[in-house]
Amino acid sequence: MTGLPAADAQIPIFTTLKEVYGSLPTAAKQAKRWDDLAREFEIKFGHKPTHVARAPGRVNLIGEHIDYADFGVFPAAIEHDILIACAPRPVDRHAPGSVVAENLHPRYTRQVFSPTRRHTLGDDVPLDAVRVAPWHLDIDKTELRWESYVKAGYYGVLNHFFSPSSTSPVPVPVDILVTGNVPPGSGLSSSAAMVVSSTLAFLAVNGIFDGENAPTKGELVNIAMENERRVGVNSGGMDQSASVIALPGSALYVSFVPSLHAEPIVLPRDAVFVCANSLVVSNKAESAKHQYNLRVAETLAAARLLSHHLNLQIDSNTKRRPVTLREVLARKSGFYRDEQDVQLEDLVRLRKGLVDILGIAMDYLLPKSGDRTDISVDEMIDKSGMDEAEFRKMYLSGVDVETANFELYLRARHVFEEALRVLEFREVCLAGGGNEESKLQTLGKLMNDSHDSCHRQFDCSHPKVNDLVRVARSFGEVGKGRIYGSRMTGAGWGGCTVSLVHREDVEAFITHVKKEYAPYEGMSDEDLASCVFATEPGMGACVFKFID
Ligand code: ADP
Ligand code: NG1
Repeated sequence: MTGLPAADAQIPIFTTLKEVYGSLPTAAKQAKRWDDLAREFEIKFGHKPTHVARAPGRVNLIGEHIDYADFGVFPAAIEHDILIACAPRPVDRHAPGSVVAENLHPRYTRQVFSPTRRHTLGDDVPLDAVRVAPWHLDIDKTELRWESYVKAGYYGVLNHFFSPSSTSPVPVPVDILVTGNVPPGSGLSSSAAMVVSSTLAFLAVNGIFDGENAPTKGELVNIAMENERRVGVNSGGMDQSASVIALPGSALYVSFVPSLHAEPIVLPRDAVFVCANSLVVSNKAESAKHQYNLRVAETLAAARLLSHHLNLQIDSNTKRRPVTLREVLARKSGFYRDEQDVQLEDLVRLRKGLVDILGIAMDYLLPKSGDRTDISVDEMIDKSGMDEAEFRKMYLSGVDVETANFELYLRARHVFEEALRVLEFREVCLAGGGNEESKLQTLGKLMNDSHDSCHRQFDCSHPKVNDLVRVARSFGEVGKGRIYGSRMTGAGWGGCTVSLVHREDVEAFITHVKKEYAPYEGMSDEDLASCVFATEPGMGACVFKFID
């Protein structure tokens, strides 16, 4: 452990592109995009931007679908990002805090909206006691709209930094122009990059970085997580952490217990991670009820059933939030509380703890007879020890219960095993000395096992993604070069894969994948280059300030 309190650092305010990207060659590559953005802003709004908020996408190297079970994950920021140029509107003919939002991509049309303060009268209070409700913005969760992500970011700024009282300062009217090159719905977290950059843009134009209330990186992550849930996805905190806290040259080991902690970890020298896009777009917000949110519900329900069965006495927590699988494991095995300090010997104990708890899970979460592994809603509620209405409210409100079959055992098993793989991955990266080749082989095997578990136990892959993983792994079989492992990355059900390749063989690997993955046939070189690319861990989010 480096001891670096990365989450406690201030959000950087930069004035040069070299600082923004942490490297001169990357800055030079990106400069034209920034110039175009600033020029278009002036054309559209008739005045110059004061700031650009930047938030990168991320690639998750390992640790899939376990952040919301409170287990640590291992992402890295990528160069692809969302940029939001912004400025207070100079001539104000609009409501306080009104927003004109434009996007350089024609798919995302111009939007105008204003936050409201809903003053309400309670039923049982005297007439002069007007209740001042928090700021409000309409976010349509039934339809995927790009401005929902802008509003989600704004929401957090309004409610954390502007009191709803009518005598407090109000937010300024704002013009914003968005551009992004994180492919949406591809597991590289364009949504978190949108929400983080939106949050930063509204903080910047309202001068919050100039005052003493400026949030730290960790605080920004917490606000962005809360914000993204407003779009209707019950997400964990991995993407926002990677986007905000990442540092160039290091992946991040992010743990959530006892509180958010991000540990920058340098990867083995010869390790290069290559992303490839399956071209299957997975629209998370629209499919949440039967995919993402259902998996969240299954893992939380599994934790609830196990904690009830084991009589772990953690029910008092359920009043605030559901018990997680990590908490169940920690209570059952009596250790593993402070994840940042997990050592090799703890891994041995953890493995034993996992074997024990998986035995219990098999016994309690699997149906007693037949070949099926899923259980019905009624059986699940019965085994939870909770009142039906209470259970439905806590676990099933974001889920399409009609179509769901609840696979509690397989989901819990994936989570426990994946958590162990992440700790092993971290341990290998941190180990000094040793044989580089065998390190890469161990990391690659962990990635392969992770993918197979995502596919078979967590059911969040896609046939085309499996095909892309097969193509990537076949690079080694045909003897062209060194590929150590390949897996889906991000939420899944489409999106990208990430492959661990030896630095010397990256070009040959990229050529192989472009040639062998059938859906790429006939694509232009430019499009192919945006589908298959090597990534080096990049810089996290920042605000760029124009100086006169
Ligand atoms: P991801 O896995 O990329 O996070 P999601 O389905 O969660 O995918 O979010 C993708 C959504 O984010 C898009 O449908 C769009 O609404 C929004 N988005 C992504 N990139 C942009 C962009 N450049 N401009 C505006 N909105 C964007
Ligand atoms: P994507 O959809 O790839 O950005 C989602 C969640 C993560 C994590 C992964 C699965 C959001 C914003 N992100 O990532 O927190 O749970 O799935 O590991 O919902």
